[in-house]
Amino acid sequence: MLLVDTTYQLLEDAPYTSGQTMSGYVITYFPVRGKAEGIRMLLADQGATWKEEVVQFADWFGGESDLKQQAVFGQLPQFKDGDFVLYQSNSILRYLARKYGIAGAGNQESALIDMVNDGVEDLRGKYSRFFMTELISYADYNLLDLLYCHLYLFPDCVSSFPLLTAFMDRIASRPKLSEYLKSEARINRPVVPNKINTSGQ
Ligand SMILES: N[C@@H](CCC(=O)N[C@@H](CS)C(=O)NCC(=O)O)C(=O)O
Repeated sequence: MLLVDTTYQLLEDAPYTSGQTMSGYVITYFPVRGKAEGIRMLLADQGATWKEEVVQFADWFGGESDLKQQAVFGQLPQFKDGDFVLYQSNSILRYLARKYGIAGAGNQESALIDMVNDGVEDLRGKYSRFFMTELISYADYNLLDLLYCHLYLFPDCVSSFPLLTAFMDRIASRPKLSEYLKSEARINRPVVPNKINTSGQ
């Protein structure tokens, strides 16, 4: 069986509200935050519980899973509310937003919320293209340095962001840069003044 069922533990004791919690919600997605995270945040904040069905990337891309064929657009997340099955993260968000009364009061407020959400989605797309491209620009060095600073403070902070991790691996493995990153000169140069760098970042 390809799916690993994991119930979202933290909210198991969340107060039950008819039709909202203990619902039959199931999020089917890869083992990352990704495009399901906004949905999880919405449900958590609205006091709902849900079940996670985790699809491993290897199974999905290896053709082991028939979910890709079932998915309306061949992609995840998939969201189930009982027998009702939905795809497209923003459609799922809007469906839940209407259900929980957080989609805006009236046509105009809803339109403004849609506008902001569409803008957020554009940004997400821009970041994706930025991380995926094979080209290099000075912004890549700046971003890599910033990510290393984050890792210095919070060593696990990018591990659940596959796109960011892939970006870092791609840039940091450029031969000349990789040599510099491993050099004594860099390693011995503190991240913050007067503090010896022991993080390896
Ligand atoms: N517009 C869709 C995009 C979903 C999407 O890009 N899903 C990716 C993971 S984040 C996926 O399923 N990738 C695997 C594939 O395309 O086969 C949404 O917002 O739900």
